[in-house]
Amino acid sequence: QETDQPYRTGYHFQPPKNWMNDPNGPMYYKGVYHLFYQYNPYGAVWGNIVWAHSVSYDLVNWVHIDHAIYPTQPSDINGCWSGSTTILPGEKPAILYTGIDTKNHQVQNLAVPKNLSDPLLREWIKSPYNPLMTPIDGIDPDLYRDPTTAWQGPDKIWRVIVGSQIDGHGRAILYRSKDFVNWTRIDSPLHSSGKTEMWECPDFFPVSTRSTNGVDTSSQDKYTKHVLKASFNHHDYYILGSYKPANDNFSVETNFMDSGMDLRYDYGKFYASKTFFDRAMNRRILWGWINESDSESDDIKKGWSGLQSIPRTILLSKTGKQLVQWPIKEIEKLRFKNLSFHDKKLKSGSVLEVPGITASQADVEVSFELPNLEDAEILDPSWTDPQLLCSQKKASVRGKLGPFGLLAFATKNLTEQTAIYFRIFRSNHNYIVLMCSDQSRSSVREELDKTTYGAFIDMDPRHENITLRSLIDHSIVESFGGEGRACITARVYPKLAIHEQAYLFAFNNGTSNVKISRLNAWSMKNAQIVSTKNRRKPQ
Ligand code: DQQ
Repeated sequence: QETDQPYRTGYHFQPPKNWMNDPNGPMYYKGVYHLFYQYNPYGAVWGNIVWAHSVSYDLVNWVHIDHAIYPTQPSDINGCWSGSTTILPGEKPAILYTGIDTKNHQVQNLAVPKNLSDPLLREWIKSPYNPLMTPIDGIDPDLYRDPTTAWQGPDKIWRVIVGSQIDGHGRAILYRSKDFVNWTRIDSPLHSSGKTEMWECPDFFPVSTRSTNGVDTSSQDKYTKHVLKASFNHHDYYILGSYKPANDNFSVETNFMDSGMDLRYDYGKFYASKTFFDRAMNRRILWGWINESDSESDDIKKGWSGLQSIPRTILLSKTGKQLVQWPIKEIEKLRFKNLSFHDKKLKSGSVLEVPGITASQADVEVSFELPNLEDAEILDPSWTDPQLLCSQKKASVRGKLGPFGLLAFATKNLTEQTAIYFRIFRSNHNYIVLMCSDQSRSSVREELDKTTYGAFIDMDPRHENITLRSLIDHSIVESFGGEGRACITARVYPKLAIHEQAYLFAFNNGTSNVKISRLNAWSMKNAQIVSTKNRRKPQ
């Protein structure tokens, strides 16, 4: 880590410089993981968008190779925006992506590898039939983008959805095709919602109701449910339902923005995400874009903007009512120095250092036991918004059972600290677990977005311990509460708590004692993320 770049990460995916946003078309193909992403080759702000391309054998260490798709033809001359890959029969990958055409209209294009025997799929050729889908029949040409991975029904017909907004409603426009080139728009959308605006980067995929394995995108039976994700309102929201390919009916269990039902992949920063089925490991993996929370001029000074999350396995929870996520197992091979203890009382008002690890680049797992659950405060029925509740009850606000949790990126004297913590409330005979990530004291620097994030975790603390895992990496902390039932990602820019001046603590600012039943913390090595030498400039 260079001292003038304290915010560059050690094990999160980043290009060497410039702007990065959405992950595009992730896939596993013949032993290689591919990640494409929205990239500006000329600067640290959004613009001049191409598909940059990186490859990996393990999803941890990456090689940046030549850009895969960049403006060359009328149907994408003003930008190559988000899209997805689909692996067609005969092991042939295909990219569907949004092009910005000569009229600045959004259209959908196809590209295929030039040479299938190149294991890295370095060069892509665009279909002579582009654009394959255009904004006609009432589609707004500014609100029509981000095709998903396509799926094939038992009738062998391909389906794909494209995100849009029609008459003020977010909508997944559905197309069908026999040959992947000629696409017919189906009158009724796969789904739409009047409570949301434009749907960016939709994703539609099956999850298993009886196994922890992932499911390939075209598979579907009585043991699968379908997930529809849409990006709007700065967040990635999802709903669950049952999908019938015969009539392309998606019958939903809940809807977007239903009162009391706010299912999000992540309750902090996480946007424009995309999943893929990893057939090597039989799992579905989620990638998401984590943007900056400093200013544009800070980004220009840093020379870069944007991170990708650590890839997460994603599956249906045991209750079947939500998804759970967990960092891919491979990331654990970066762990080296370990500190571990168990059964330690965390007395009311105490702060306990977690020493001996690189606190600015770490992986921490902690489990809390609550001997005095009956101490929990009563939940006011008006406290329905977890983020608001966390921002009113920051880490410095004393409670009864909580706040307790971790202080990441902390100075020794705690002037700077990012607090990830829990508070327990009682409501009638139930307990409510609130998880918060409080950035308000994350940096003595001003003019940063220090918004507090929060989520309720669907769990009963009478029957299980409260667990937290945090992946800490210089300017990002990705936190997984309740074994991945609630995730919160935050970006922070400490001024003092950098490199060796960063410390990690466990804390309890409640009046009731809690117990750390187990804590494991590791320093994390750097991932090897390198560039090939002869990078071709996009034409
Ligand atoms: N980013 C892309 C769009 C997409 C948006 C452009 C989401 O295709 O809708 O860079 O972040």
